[in-house]
Amino acid sequence: MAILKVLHFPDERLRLKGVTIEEIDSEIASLAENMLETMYLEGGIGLAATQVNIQKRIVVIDLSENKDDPLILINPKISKLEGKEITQEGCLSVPEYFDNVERAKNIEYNYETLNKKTIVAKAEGLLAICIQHEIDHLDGKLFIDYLSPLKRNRLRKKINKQKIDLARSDNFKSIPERNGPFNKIL
Ligand code: GNR
Ligand code: NI
Repeated sequence: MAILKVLHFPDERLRLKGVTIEEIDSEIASLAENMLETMYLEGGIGLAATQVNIQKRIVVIDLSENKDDPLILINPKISKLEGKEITQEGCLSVPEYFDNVERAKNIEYNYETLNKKTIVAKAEGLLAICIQHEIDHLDGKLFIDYLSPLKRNRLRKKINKQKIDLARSDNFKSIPERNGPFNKIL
C-alpha cells in the first residue's frame, strides 16, 4: 500500500477529466487500496482519483463511524437527481475551507465493482452529497465552483496570502550546512 499526494486548489490538474475504466484489473484494485489508505490518513469521507493526479473514473467513500466500511465506485454515474438540499461541504483539495452547497437530495446511480459487477442503487443524505461531490471531481469540478463570485474572490485572496506567507517563512528556514551559525536568509 502507499500514501498518495493529494493535489490542492488551484492546481490545474484538478480540472482534468477522468477517463472511463475499461479494464478492471489488479492495477485498479491496488489504486483503490492506495486511495482508501490516503483518504483514511487525510481524514476524508471520500476521495476521487483526480485528487491524486490519476485521470481515471474511480472514487472511494467511507461514511462509517469506525472507518471500516469502504465503498469503491468504478465508473460511477448518476441517472436521476431529485429534490434539493443545502449542506456544508469541505474538500481535501481545498484545505480548511467549508461552505454551503446546494445539491440534489436524492439520487439514483450506478457503478462497477472491483468484481466487475454493475450495481444500481439509490442514495440520500450524506452519501448522496458525497457521490455528487466525488463525481464532480472526476469531471474536473470543485465544490467552490458553486460559490458566489464574491465568496470565490475572498477564497482566492486568502489562498494567495497563504502562499505569500509560506514563501516568506521558507526564506527564514535555517540552512546550517551552508550558513553555520548565521543561518538566517532574508
Ligand atoms: O472529507 C470530505 N468531507 C465532505 C463533507 C461534505 C461534503 C463532501 C465531502 S467530501 C470530502 C473529501 C473530499 O474532498 N472528497 O473529494
Ligand atoms: Ni473533494
